[in-house]
Amino acid sequence: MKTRAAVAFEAKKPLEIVEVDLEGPRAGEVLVEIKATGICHTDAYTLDGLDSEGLFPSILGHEGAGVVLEVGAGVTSVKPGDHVIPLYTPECRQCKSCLSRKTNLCTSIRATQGKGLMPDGSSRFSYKGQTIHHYMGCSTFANHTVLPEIALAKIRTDAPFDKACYIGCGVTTGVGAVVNTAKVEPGANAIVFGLGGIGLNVIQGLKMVGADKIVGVDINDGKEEWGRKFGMTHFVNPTKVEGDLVAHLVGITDGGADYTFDCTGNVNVMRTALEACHRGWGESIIIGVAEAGKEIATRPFQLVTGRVWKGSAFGGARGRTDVPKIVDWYMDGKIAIDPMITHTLPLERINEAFDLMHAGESIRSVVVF
Ligand code: NAD
Ligand code: AHE
Ligand code: ZN
Repeated sequence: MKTRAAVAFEAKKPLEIVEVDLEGPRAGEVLVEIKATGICHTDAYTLDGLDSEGLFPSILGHEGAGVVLEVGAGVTSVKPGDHVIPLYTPECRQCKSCLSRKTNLCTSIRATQGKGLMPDGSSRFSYKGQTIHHYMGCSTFANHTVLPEIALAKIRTDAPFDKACYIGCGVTTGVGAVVNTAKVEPGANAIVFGLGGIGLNVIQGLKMVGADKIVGVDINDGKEEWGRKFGMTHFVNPTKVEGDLVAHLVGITDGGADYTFDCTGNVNVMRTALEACHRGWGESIIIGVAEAGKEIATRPFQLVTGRVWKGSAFGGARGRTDVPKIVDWYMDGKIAIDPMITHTLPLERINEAFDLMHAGESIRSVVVF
């Protein structure tokens, strides 16, 4: 079939809206009509050529929601008409990682996913005879896409696509980092670095679990109002702090934070986030994705004295199990999504969403098909 897609033909170039060819689902695969997709900073990072796994040409996008149109042989867990959220972290429930119960990082199809291919090693997308790569196993910047069955969370049919799509990455990543990765307890003090589409979801997660001080840190003063809307109690703009930022944050949190979260992808910020943790027990969760070639550093003494560095991918969520529950939290009013979606655009204007993100003018932009 033909479908409309925003194709990343080259790094650092605007996406081009074209009609691509899409092959139907093979065994274990599902054809999904994407109804809406968010634009996450990770899409921008890959488009900007900063991703060591970045491939071109490709169809980016990994924060979608849509409807199942057709299933391949052997597919049993979804059927045509089901509403689904694509999962860049699938859940096969059979691999060593899934069975360990220690991680959400299902490994069954990670190798081909990282090569921009379906699990059988081929792509379903092409344009004028040239192969187009899949992205993060999702490619939600296309009106139709094909995914493995294990990479689909079936969700309730009354959840609006243009809001539920955000649960495909940003909401689950932020709230999940608090609930699943850090397991923040009521009364804890926390610092969140980077108050964008992810950081604000960390803040609402912290508020939900009953954190005490929730300190937000951002170089953009415009983010203070946003943070306060979702539960932030203190705001710090590092460019306006005189003297040492770590000392300043340790002062606000009475000796250091119980939990800190990096939602910037900047390795210098990651160091600050670790060092602003409380001696003896503070945990720093890295969510931000750093540019290819960047490394983190600190004095080992920071770890010897009890601070802990952890990472979180997709908020530690097991997608097929947890995503439908997060959709329920949204539908029951336990978490907010609508106010964070600052811009809703047609596919033809998708490049504006990247401009708005880079200018710090949006929280989340959503493209509706
Ligand atoms: P965003 O652009 O919406 O927000 C980033 C925020 O960080 C902005 O408010 C910006 O002003 C702020 N910022 C930038 N530099 C800063 C600095 N030096 N100090 C303090 N604040 C600073 O991006 P997003 O969509 O929220 O994504 C945030 C990061 O999380 C990205 O690196 C993204 O790739 C990553 N991410 C990771 C996962 C995961 O599973 N680990 C999932 C989604 C996104
Ligand atoms: N491809 C990059 C790594 C990118 C990365 O860390 N992605 C996160 C999700 S970001 C969503 O917005 C993730 O889930 N990582 C786990 C995984 O298996 O990719 C690189 O550095 O090569
Ligand atoms: Zn994302």
